[in-house]
Amino acid sequence: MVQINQQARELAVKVVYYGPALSGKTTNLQALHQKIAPELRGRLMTLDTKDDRTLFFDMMPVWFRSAAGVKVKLRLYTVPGQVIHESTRRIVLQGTDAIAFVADARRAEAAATLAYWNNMLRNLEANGLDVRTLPIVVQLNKRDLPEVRGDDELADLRKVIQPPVVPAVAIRGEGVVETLWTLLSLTYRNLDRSLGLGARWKLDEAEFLGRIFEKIDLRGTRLPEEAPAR
Ligand SMILES: Nc1nc2c(ncn2[C@@H]2O[C@H](COP(=O)(O)OP(=O)(O)O)[C@@H](O)[C@H]2O)c(=O)[nH]1
Ligand SMILES: [Mg+2]
Repeated sequence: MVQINQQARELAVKVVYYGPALSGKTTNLQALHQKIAPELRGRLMTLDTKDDRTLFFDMMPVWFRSAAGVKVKLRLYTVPGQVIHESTRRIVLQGTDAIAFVADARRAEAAATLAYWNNMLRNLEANGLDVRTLPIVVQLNKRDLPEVRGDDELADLRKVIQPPVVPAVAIRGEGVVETLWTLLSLTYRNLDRSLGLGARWKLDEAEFLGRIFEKIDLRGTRLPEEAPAR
């Protein structure tokens, strides 16, 4: 999964924003990009077509070096949502360490959202990823619109796994940092279990999250006080 280079003490973490077409995946990356200090962020490569739909993927690198000398590279990707891009989605999902599932919260989108969710679970399994241990967060986006679902109305998405749900209005940057924080917290714990990030790499969760989020503009952000439930 995670790409590691023991010699160079490098860790490359791949985060994928997944979800139906037009749910707000590119908007999440754009909002994050605006909030990240220029010296920490890489270029946001966005490959949207004229009709505002992602043709291939968007990618944004973020990196830092820990006190113990570990270089952490974070790569944030989106996938194209349109049905015809199924094979691209599978490829982008390869080797992913964490998933932010961006859902359009409107009731009218519930069926499409569920279809994509189930499609994602299938694609993860096709890639040999275990959905029960992979860090996954659901972002309930577009909460500014009328007729939206609350986070207590997602029983349909919670049949196989019970991911944390974070409400968002990505177009205003709301909930975007909270989503990434919740996801990276789960990601740290998962990598710590498999690689011993704390014991072997001397990188604890507070430093992992702290080094990323100290360079992000947190004004208007309410970071979770408690560990995400899983
Ligand atoms: N009202 C509203 N529109 C949003 C929100 N987030 C994204 N959008 C809009 O939804 C459309 C699709 O967003 P985009 O990020 O391109 O979706 P993607 O296909 O998932 O990458 C764009 O017109 C966005 O401006 C939101 O929180 N509220
Ligand atoms: Mg897009």
